[in-house]
Amino acid sequence: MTVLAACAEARPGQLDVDASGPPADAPRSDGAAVNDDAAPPVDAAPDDAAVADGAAPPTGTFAFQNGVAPTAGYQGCADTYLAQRAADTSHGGASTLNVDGDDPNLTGQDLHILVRWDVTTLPAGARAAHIRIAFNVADAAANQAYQLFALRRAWVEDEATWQRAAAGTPWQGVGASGVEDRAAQSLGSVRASDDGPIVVTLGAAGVAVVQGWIDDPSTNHGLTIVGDDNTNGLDLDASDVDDGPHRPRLEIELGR
Ligand SMILES: [Ca+2]
Ligand SMILES: [Ca+2]
Ligand SMILES: [Ca+2]
Repeated sequence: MTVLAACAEARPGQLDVDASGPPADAPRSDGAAVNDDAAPPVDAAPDDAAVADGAAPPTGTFAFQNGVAPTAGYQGCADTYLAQRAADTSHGGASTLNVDGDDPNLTGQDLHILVRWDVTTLPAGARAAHIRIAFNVADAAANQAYQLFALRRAWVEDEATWQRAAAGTPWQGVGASGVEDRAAQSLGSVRASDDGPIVVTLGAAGVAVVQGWIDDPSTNHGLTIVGDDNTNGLDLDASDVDDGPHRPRLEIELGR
């Protein structure tokens, strides 16, 4: 497991996060990330004994980004978008993840993003303290916020469409909108006023969701990004873009 770090500060105007949390860090261009809290707690165990009963849990910041982190071999991120206008079409291999509340223009039809990251390589006993999600914006959505929700149903990257989660398995509600498809509580929002890198910092509810993924990987169905009342679409680079550091990135800072 590589411990990675984020050093650069997010540029003003690129990030607006409604959820509470610490200041967000922008992804480094080389995709590496650092432990923001370089000095471990004085009572931290020095080795694998840290996971023993009563001992301090592991610390550090772990990133997940296809082809980049934790290693160049990681391919655990799946992403796609669902399009009401093309209800039976998969976009699992698309180079951008598109979300909108009005596509095509003036139809009011919606696009929803789905994204998840396998985090099963985290060390045993990991306790999530802070969660950051980094994207590269290919087309901004000035002043229109899009909301993140936890998905509750398994979906297949190259099969999911507006109508179905996987071949032969319809969503409870089209676009993954049913109560069995996604949780009701917003975990944060993204409001991109410029193209380029953005970082979303999740609040306590989002940290709890990610902790659930760590504790029981069978519950990790990732997140959906929606904004059905918006009129300015947001396009994010997908895991399928050639430029690794532009791919969706999840950073989990461990703590206690
Ligand atoms: Ca994809
Ligand atoms: Ca709409
Ligand atoms: Ca736009």
